Amino acid sequence: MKVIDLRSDTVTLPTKEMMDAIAQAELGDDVSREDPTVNKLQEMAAKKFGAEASLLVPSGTMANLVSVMTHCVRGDEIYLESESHIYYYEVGGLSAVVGALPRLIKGDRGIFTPEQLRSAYRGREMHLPNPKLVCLENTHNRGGGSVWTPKQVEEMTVAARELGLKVHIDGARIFNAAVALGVDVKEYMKHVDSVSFCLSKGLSCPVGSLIVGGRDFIKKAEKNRKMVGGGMRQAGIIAAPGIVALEHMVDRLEEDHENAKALAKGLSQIDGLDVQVQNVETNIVILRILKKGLSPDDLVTRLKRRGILASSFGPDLVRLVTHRGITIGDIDTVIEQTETLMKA
Ligand code: TLP
Repeated sequence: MKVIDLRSDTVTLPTKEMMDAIAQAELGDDVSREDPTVNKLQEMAAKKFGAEASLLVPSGTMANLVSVMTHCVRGDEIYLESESHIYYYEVGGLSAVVGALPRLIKGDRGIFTPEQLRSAYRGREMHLPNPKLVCLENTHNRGGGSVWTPKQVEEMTVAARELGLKVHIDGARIFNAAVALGVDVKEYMKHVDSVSFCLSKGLSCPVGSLIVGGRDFIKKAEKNRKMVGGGMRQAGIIAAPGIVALEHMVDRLEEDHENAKALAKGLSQIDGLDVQVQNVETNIVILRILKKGLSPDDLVTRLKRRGILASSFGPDLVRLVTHRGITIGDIDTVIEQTETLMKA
């Protein structure tokens, strides 16, 4: 039985071209900035975002941690969406490591407004933490892969600037956002101070994320990366597939989005499930279980018996993520199997 793994786009395996690129990569010591393959990837990433510089780190979590660390000092306050990955899934690093204080804003599928930011802002005075940074997440994971438009980011940044705040985008899946809207990632970068993005999600690399921003910011971030143990030596073996990804893997994300929409459409017809098809903008589908007595863990276990892997995502929610390893035929199988299972 073929396993259809919809737990995450992080399960994608590298392509043959990536493996060949790893084998042939020219290497050096990246802590001394002597790895030509890392240097090439960092230049490519900066150019792609229209930014001055970029920095390779091992993971999306470290990309966010190092970015937040570079923007903030202990006691600074950070505005975040209440289900943002940085707050929800990064082991509290923003407080435990950086010493910053999160101030949460409840968004609509992860998207919040400049008015919400303005009303969350409490000013600058003796008793209060120092407000420093706003973090946006694009696409928003727990929001179901929801997309910020460049205009929304611009409007948020205008408000942030008025309040004296910097702006960081957790763009783990920013290429999904850009492909979904048919816009260039530069359209996001031009408004904000920093963006982090992952090579190891839909872009299919085995490891790696990048931080993109201004030259001085990236220089400071490089030192912070070293502090948290992310200074890597012959990291060209990580950068080499990243170059392949930036060259060849971005446009195909469209296929993942089409598959996600087909999946959502099929699942929305099944009794006992609620799937908001119009909310599926990229490669994440969130389904709500309406059937009494069926928990997300039950559904995940029953799907697993049929060779389908999904993630429990809340008291009545299950998440399914499409990626390069999933075909439209797999989507049909998942819909059929789920229908049978829900009838049983
Ligand atoms: N997200 C993972 C899990 O951690 C939930 C997933 O399967 O979706 N930002 C966003 C928006 C993310 O979704 C993730 C990973 C990260 C950052 C962290 O990336 P990694 O896993 O490379 O540290």
